[in-house]
Amino acid sequence: MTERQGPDASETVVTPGGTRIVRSEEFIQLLTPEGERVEAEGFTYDHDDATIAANLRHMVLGRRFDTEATALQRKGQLGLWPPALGQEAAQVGSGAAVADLDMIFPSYREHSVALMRGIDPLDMLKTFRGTAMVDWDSVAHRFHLYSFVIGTQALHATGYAMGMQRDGVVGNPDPADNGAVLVYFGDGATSQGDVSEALVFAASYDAPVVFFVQNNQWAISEPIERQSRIPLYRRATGFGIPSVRVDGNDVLAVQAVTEWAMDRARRGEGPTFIEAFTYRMGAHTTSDDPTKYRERAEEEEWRGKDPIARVRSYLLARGAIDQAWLDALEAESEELGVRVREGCLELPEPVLEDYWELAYATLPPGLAEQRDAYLAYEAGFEGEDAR
Ligand SMILES: Cc1ncc(C[n+]2csc(CCOP(=O)(O)OP(=O)(O)O)c2C)c(N)n1
Repeated sequence: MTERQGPDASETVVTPGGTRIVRSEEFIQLLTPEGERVEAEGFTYDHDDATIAANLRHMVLGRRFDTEATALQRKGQLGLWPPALGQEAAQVGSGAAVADLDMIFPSYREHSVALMRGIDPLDMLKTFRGTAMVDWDSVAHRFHLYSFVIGTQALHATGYAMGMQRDGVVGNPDPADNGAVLVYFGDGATSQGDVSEALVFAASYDAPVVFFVQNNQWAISEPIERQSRIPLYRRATGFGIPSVRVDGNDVLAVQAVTEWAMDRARRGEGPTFIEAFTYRMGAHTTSDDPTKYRERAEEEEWRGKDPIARVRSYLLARGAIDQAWLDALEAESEELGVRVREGCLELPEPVLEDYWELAYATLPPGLAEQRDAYLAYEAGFEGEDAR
């Protein structure tokens, strides 16, 4: 038996093993679901309305891209898509805390952050359409390629952060000379060995890395309380890493908390673990059917905490934006939708040779032989439709 409520209410969870856990901890929140500003101990929001409006724009565009990609998959134009509906505030708030020298290691759902880093949405569709192995230039965008192996990027990120430390990009007197790493993963990933190893290394070496968990409460069909006997953010304490839970549907709070954590890392004060408590409103991926494992009422409850609606209400009530501003944003997002829909169909067909050429700087002799044999085999079908 499992009773589930939000973390802002006193919450009792009985795990399948019969352990009773009382989860009454609150999270950092600066904007309520109704769009009202509230105080949070230890965290303030230091940005103006223009920044909040810019975040709203990123959230709306991110959602539009995600909706279009989901529809493209439903029409058979993509092999698979992991929807991010409902997680826009967690992504945009954290993405807004990233500076030029920072590096991001995403999971496979951080579409809004990728757009903020200037990645072409059409490039992001290539893997999912099967037209290229590599989507974007991860060095130029300071945004690593998507990782489909759960949790592995936590290790890559920690190693990269230790490299930055050794390159002297951390703890310099001028803040502009410092950088840090932001790594995203899900609640389910915290059950992976890779994540635990990453936390050990990050803590041991004071690595400049911020672990950002989007706790969307489901690891495909596994609810979070089956995986963690304590609130997720408290796991990091056992590794000696400061941790904080934030309302993942509140873009202001997420930005404030992530800025704090990234600043600490850049100053050389070591890693932080952030649990952004949010909800995956859609399916895990387009191959999954959430009606098989969760209640519609739960989804409805979270629809009422929509991360976009609350910022829009807040800015409208303050007069910081008006209907004309929203109409212009709608036009911009329509333009993005058309570009994604039409551009997807025009993505170039993959070139078979690239699968070898792009994998190694110098192809090992054994693989070169395999390549030649395979290309010769494929050439045997030329003129046929068999491929
Ligand atoms: C190492 C590994 N094990 C299992 C899988 C299969 N798998 C894909 S997604 C997923 C659940 C991930 O859940 P979570 O970490 O909460 O992230 P979310 O998808 O909810 O963002 C699993 C088990 C995988 N991709 N990699």
